[in-house]
Amino acid sequence: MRCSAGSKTPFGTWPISFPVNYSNMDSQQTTSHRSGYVGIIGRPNAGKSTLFNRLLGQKLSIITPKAQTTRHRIQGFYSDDDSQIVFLDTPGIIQPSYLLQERMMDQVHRLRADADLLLHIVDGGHMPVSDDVVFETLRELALPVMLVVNKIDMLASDRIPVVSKSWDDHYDYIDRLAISALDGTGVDHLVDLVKARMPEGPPFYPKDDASDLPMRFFVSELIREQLFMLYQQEIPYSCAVNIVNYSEEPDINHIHAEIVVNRTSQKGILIGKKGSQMKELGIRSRKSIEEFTGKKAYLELFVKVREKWRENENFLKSYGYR
Ligand SMILES: Nc1nc2c(ncn2[C@@H]2O[C@H](COP(=O)(O)OP(=O)(O)OP(=O)(O)O)[C@@H](O)[C@H]2O)c(=O)[nH]1
Ligand SMILES: [Mg+2]
Repeated sequence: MRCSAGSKTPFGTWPISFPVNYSNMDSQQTTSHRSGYVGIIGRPNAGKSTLFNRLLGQKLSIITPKAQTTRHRIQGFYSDDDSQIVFLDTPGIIQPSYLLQERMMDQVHRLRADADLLLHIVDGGHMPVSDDVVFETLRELALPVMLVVNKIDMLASDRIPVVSKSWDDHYDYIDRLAISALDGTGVDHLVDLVKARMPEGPPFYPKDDASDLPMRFFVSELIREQLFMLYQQEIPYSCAVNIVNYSEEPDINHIHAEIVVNRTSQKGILIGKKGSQMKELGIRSRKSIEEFTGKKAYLELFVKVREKWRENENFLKSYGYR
């Protein structure tokens, strides 16, 4: 079974807020209905999360100009009358240098068991190199792969076939197309191609649902997004966000979050002069959480030092990196 409904995650029982209603699904089971799992993979910063959000028509993944923003595998459901596609956003593929990055790459390798199809997203401004770790990963995953050349809004139109061909020379893709995840060019065509490749089958989830991840997961990600936007150099890469308490009231959500840092010296940088940086982080995060939930938020942020948490199996587990 692809999805262990009801399994325990660090963010709560999965799924919490999206129980599957099997009686609804019976009526949708027709022979022409298609459903499947599609992994979105590629190098950091290629635009995977931007595409993921555009495909789903809403922001489920965080996006920043910095590489290695996405650390988890995030499921989002695309549904229409005759199909349901579960898109899986994944961390950018790298050679891992520490345990957190190994855990991030595990999320990519899990696709082998879970996905029907892969979308290999490449930045149209980049040319391939033969020993790129992405090609090694594609071979290991041994799944059908579509080449998706992204960021064509930045590319002269006569460059598009040149870039596409150079990637095509390095791997046996089943399809190739060019898009701009940012402005949406080519994305409808991508959906049509993906749908045509999905096996016949019933939907996996109720058609109104967008994801099976609980709200506290998205809240922790939104805080992490602001960390990436506000702090420079190694700081965002050294932080984890741990939601200690998330309680919902009719008019307001109460959130208590810890920002976990890797070294004591990072604590001062995070807090800033007279707490100015933390204050700014709090303001930005609260605004972003309120936009996402559509409700007021009371957010308390604390900094905690956990020496070398990125190398520690137990810390990684408790912060959701398993
Ligand atoms: N011009 C342009 N920029 C894009 C496009 N797609 C994504 N970007 C930008 O590229 C940067 C990285 O986008 P992400 O979607 O976070 O990339 P990612 O592949 O998910 O990155 P990681 O999570 O770090 O692996 C952001 O600044 C995006 O705005 C595109 O089609 N055109
Ligand atoms: Mg991403």
